[in-house]
Amino acid sequence: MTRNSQVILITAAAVALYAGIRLLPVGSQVNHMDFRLEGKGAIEFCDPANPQFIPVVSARSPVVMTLKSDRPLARGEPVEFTLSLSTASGKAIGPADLIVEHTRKLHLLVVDPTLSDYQHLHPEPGRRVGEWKFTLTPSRAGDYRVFADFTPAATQRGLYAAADFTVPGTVATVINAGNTTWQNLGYRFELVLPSVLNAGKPADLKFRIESQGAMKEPVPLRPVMGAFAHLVAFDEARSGFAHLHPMETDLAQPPDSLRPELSFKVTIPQPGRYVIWAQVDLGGMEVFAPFWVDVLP
Ligand SMILES: [Cu+2]
Repeated sequence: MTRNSQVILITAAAVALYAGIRLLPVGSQVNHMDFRLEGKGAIEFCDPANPQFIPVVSARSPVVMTLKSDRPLARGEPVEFTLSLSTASGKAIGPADLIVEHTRKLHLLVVDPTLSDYQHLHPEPGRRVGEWKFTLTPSRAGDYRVFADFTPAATQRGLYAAADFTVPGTVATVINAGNTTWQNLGYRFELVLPSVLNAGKPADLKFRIESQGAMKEPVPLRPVMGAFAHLVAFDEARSGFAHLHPMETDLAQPPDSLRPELSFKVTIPQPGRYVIWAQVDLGGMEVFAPFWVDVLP
């Protein structure tokens, strides 16, 4: 082979490689204009230092979310869902369009009508862009609501969407007295609230865990999704949610192991009854604890 033909061959190979790489899907096809909503009723982005309750259902979302199950739904049976995410103009929203927040690109907060079956799920990208898959086992009947929490790369700001699915059967009546403690798996969980929780006022909350026996044992609290605890609040009408993270953000400095305590801040704009679900990892096990609180005018 002559030197000239070698040069031509190497150049041709480089051109082919370049063209090939250009054809690969890179980056987001969705831009910030696709998430723009003008006028009243648009979702207001929250301040992470003082999280607000986000009225997802009444706010217009620039994102369309639909759900499809692979078979009829039944209590206690796992079912696979296909979730479709797109912009209002119909552009698919896939993994390249979202950035990782709290270790995942897409978080789903799922809750039944009695607010007593709460699940936090992370769908995986499906085969088609804009399709996401997750499996869920509903433990109750009725209209479940799914809130999606994600951050488009184009806007770098948290965005939300909601969709419902129905599990056949009679919706149970659940009477929840207010509670600020919850015992499970040998641990006592406590939510410390201000003496009065008023709507529209920033409130400081503390969340504590300790072992139940007389001899206090260390609590094997580990970070989950980049935080030592996640608190998610829902109102009874499930009009939206608030998602809170501890002020203690340094994961290299875990709280006291005998009685870990974490601090949170929240502002709830409307009075009413709320459930606050705490999610923690205790020695590799995911544990959820519900607290029922009343927010006064
Ligand atoms: Cu969280």
